[in-house]
Parts: sequence; structure tokens; C-alpha cells
Amino acid sequence: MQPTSYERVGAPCPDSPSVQVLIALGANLPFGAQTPVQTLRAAMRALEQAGFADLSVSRLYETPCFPPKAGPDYVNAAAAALWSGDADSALAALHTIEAAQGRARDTRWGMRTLDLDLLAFGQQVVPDLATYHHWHSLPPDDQARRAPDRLILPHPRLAERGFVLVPLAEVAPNWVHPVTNKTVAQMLAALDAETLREIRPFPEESGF
Ligand code: A4P
Ligand code: MG
Repeated sequence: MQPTSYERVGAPCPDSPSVQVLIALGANLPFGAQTPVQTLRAAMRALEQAGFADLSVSRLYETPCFPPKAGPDYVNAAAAALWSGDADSALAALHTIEAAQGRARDTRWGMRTLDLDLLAFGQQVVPDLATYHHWHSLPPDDQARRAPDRLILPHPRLAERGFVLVPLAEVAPNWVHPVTNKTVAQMLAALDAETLREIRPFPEESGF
């Protein structure tokens, strides 16, 4: 097999035990002639090439931009896989795939060709519970302005977002949040039904 750019950074470590990782995929800008739907499909293939094993992917969903009117609607999806290596190497692999799909980091929560968030790395709370709580309880204005300079796990906004939980429930409904002890299915059931109605699967999609 030809080596790919994904193998250079964040490569898996075959000697490490495999850990279940959960990933959120999002896009709301074309990358050249490539549509956000095509970008998410390319990202799913890239995840396998980068060493995310036993990959399961959700359908693709059309979701209204959050915050409302801050940009075009998004395409969102989720993936579950096994990763051999630590959480930082998994995030580095995601950043390499984002860069290959034209991701520029200029505005917090800005429009993007591809966003790959590491939602969870097994049951790990990273770097520690106090730091997780700090980022989880930021006031809404600070959430939109401030970005952590290191990995925080689970992703602090995971439980509040239909565009994350709806696809995630297809691939990991029984994953248990290590801080709240709630499953993905329970977190999803707690969301507002009106918001969830706006999250629509692309009819032609059934995995990739
Ligand atoms: N970082 C820390 N922890 C993590 C983690 N668990 N996963 C660091 C990924 N990155 C993590 O991330 C900012 C910094 O957080 C990086 O240095 C990273 O190392 P980023 O991806 O550069 O910036 P971002 O995407 O703007 O931030 P974030 O927190 O990923 O934003 P969100 O929460 O993903 O919000 N509306 C719809 N409908 N669908 C969407 O997908 N996404 C966003 C972005 C806003 N609105 C949306 C959607
Ligand atoms: Mg992100």
C-alpha cells in the first residue's frame, strides 16, 4: 500500500492496547469543487487510512448552523473506531485529516471545510476532572470566544448538541459518559424535541 500523508502525524502505535474513540464530523463550506457531503465521505475514508480500526460511521445529517444564522447549514456525522495509541496521537491524526481537507483555523466556531472533534477516548477524563468542569461550565459567551490549548475529554459540549448526539446514537448508543454516567441514548432523549426535528438525514445516505 502507498504511504499517505495521514501516516506522518498521529500514526497509531501497534503495540498499544486499542481504545474506543468517538469522533464528530462537521462541514459547512465547500473545499474547492468538493461539497461538504463529499468532504465528509472523504474524511471517513481518511479515518480508515489513518489507522482508526473497526470504523463504524453514521448517516450524514443536514443540521442548522449553531449559533443560528452564523453561517450556512452544516453536514454532520459521527464515527466510532478503535485507536492504538494515546489520545493526543488520535487528535493529531484528526488534525492531519482536517488540514488535508482544507481546514483553516481563523475564527472560533467559524465556517469550516471540515471539523473533526474527538468526542471521547474510552472512559478517560482528560486532563483531569477539575479542568473538564472548568470548560464544561463556561458561560455561553466565553464558549464561543475561548478555545482550550490542550485536549479536553470528553468533548465539553457533547451532551448539549443534537447535531452531535443524533448521529452518535447510530454508532455508539450505549457509550457511557464518564462524568455524568449517562448513555448517549439518555443524553439524546433529554434534548428538546423541536431542535431534534431540524436535524435531518440525507435520504440517499446509508453509511459510506
Ligand atoms: N480541543 C480540546 N479538546 C478537543 C477535543 N476533544 N476535540 C482543542 C477536538 N479539539 C479539542 O478546536 C479548538 C481547540 O480545541 C483546538 O486547539 C483543539 O486542540 P478547533 O477544532 O480548532 O476549533 P472549533 O472547531 O471552532 O472548536 P470546537 O470546540 O471544536 O467547536 P465545536 O464545539 O465543534 O463548534 N453547528 C452545526 N450545526 N454543526 C457543527 O458541527 N460546529 C461548530 C463548532 C459550531 N456550530 C456548529 C457545528
Ligand atoms: Mg473542532
